[in-house]
Amino acid sequence: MLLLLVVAVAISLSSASSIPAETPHNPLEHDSLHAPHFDGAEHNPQYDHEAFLGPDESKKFDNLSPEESKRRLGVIFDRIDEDKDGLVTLSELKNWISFTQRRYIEEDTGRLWRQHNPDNNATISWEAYRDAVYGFLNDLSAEELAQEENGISYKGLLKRDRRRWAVADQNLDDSLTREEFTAFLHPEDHPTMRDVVLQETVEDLDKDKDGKINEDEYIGDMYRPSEANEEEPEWVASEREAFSKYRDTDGDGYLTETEVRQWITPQDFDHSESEAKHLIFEADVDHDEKLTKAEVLDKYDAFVGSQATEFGEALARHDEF
Ligand SMILES: *[C@@H]1O[C@H](CO)[C@@H](O)[C@H](O)[C@H]1NC(C)=O
Ligand SMILES: [Ca+2]
Ligand SMILES: [Ca+2]
Ligand SMILES: [Ca+2]
Repeated sequence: MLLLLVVAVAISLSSASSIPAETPHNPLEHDSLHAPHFDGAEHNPQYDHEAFLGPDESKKFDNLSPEESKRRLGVIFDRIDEDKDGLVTLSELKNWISFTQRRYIEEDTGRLWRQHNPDNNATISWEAYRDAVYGFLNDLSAEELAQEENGISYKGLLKRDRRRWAVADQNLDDSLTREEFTAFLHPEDHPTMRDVVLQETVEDLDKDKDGKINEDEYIGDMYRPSEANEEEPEWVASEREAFSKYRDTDGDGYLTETEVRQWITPQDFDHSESEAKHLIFEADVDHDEKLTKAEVLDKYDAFVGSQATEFGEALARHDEF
């Protein structure tokens, strides 16, 4: 059932592009705990709840009874329905998702800005940020600094933050204004940060550190066998095929940075629109590409969490880091 759903979603999402992604895995699509949106054949509803409500708001819903969750969702429906015709269209839902994402980025940046800049200076200096976030590294030995867990070390994290900081720093004074700090914390949505996000993604995927992504590294991001000799599921085979057929466009067996870019941030890709299409697909029973309030409330757990869904999600989640 789940697999069917994922395939159907993939078809609906891919209608805009020429790449038929059977499992629309994208390393940039993960929720606030770094669990991916699609993990192989598994779909992570928490990702959608966070996209629909923002991570902070979605946590509140996880503690509500299903009835209260639905009641509040009904109120939100009326806000999304801008022209008040009782139907939520793709464009109304897309606007709502962009709005909640902007609101979250604003709140999250504000929170960290106040934390790291209690004097409310015009900028935060790199030294002040480094001391606050990485000050504890001063007490660690060289071995502890370099020790890796899942390919990640403190030294590596510091280096990555340093590089991202330098890219966010538009006027090169090594301090970030609030606007620059927003780009540093939330680079995914920032045009000037595109290359550094790509670089970070390639580094994460590139386990053997040769600068390019081979087929196993590509597959490794979406599929980790739970035991050594486990037979690969069918969707993995089709992802292997997708690697050579669609991702590795020059056919040399590796994804270069350019090919990874085409995969994770294809041209004209609109994140809010893709998420809006996905949610409409989940709930649009009569396939008119608009949602009535009844359709949304019937499928409320696609949009928001509640006490009833929380337990199942806790089981379904994989914490990578
Ligand atoms: C704010 O300014 C004061 C005084 O110049 C300085 O000591 C402090 O480090 C600054 N804080 C940040 C976060 O840059
Ligand atoms: Ca409407
Ligand atoms: Ca600056
Ligand atoms: Ca590699």
